Amino acid sequence: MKPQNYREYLEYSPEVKTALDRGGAVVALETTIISHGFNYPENLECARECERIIRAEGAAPATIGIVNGKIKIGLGGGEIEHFAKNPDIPKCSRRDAAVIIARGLNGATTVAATMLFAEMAGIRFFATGGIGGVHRGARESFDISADLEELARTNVAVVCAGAKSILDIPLTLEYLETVGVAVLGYGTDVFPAFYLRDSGCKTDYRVDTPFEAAKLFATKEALGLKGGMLIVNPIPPGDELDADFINEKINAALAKAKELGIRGKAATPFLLAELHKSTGGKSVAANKALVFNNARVAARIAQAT
Ligand code: PSU
Ligand code: MN
Repeated sequence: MKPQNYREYLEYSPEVKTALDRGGAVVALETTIISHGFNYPENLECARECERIIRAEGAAPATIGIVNGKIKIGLGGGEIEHFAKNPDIPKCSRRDAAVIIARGLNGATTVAATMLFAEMAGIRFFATGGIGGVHRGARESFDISADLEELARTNVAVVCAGAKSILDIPLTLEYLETVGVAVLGYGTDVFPAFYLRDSGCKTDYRVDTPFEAAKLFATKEALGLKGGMLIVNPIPPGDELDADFINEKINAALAKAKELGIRGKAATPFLLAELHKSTGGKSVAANKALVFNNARVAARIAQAT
């Protein structure tokens, strides 16, 4: 391979550039959640509120996406609005990155691609809602999110609310164990299931402060261990959904996806959209609450470094 000159593809916002230059705290945010995770205008409100929370904590938000083939490390307000209004912006995971950049297109980055670009930019912490994982029925479909391999290879700590039970959570945890990713419960001993505080699965380790989380990640780096870390932060108690209610909706969404033959990169956005419709907005409210909570915790961990 030729020497890497990825820097020529990166464009920093002034805010993020300043923060990185002075060694300040920066938190990455993804754009798939904006273009494909929520509808307009909730997606825009959510993206702006995440940035506001991160700034209020004293860190710089870096919303990452590809605009006209440039990797933007910190999108401007107008650009975020463009991602919010355009669900046709392609979802960009690792495998899509070079194609989208070479063609000068726009790309809404998934957890995997956002981690990849955050690492290139020197950003160590990233807040999102939920990660992709091993899908239910993966034995037949082979559907395992590229997010998991990215966690195995890229040095970014991801703060999320666990994973939705559209995924097979026990198998997702097995996969993470195999590829060497530590899962830290933030103030919890159990792995959260996005809308629910408890998936019924244990986390490997528990941390109770931003300092502990930052120290564990810094130690991984000091040891030269390649790969990320998953910090799971449960949805606030008051925002949790009822387990029977949401599980029924998830099963219905999965059945519909199967019936319609929805596969590949369309699967996750389809399931999210189905839930948003079938729960009458309850999943959207819960989703926002947990993302904000993750933005806050990620900013605190980034500052504790
Ligand atoms: N899970 C959610 N909300 C999301 C996603 C996952 O609860 O918005 C998005 C993230 O961008 C994640 C991607 O990286 O979906 C995973 O897609 P796939 O399963 O196709 O890898
Ligand atoms: Mn998939």
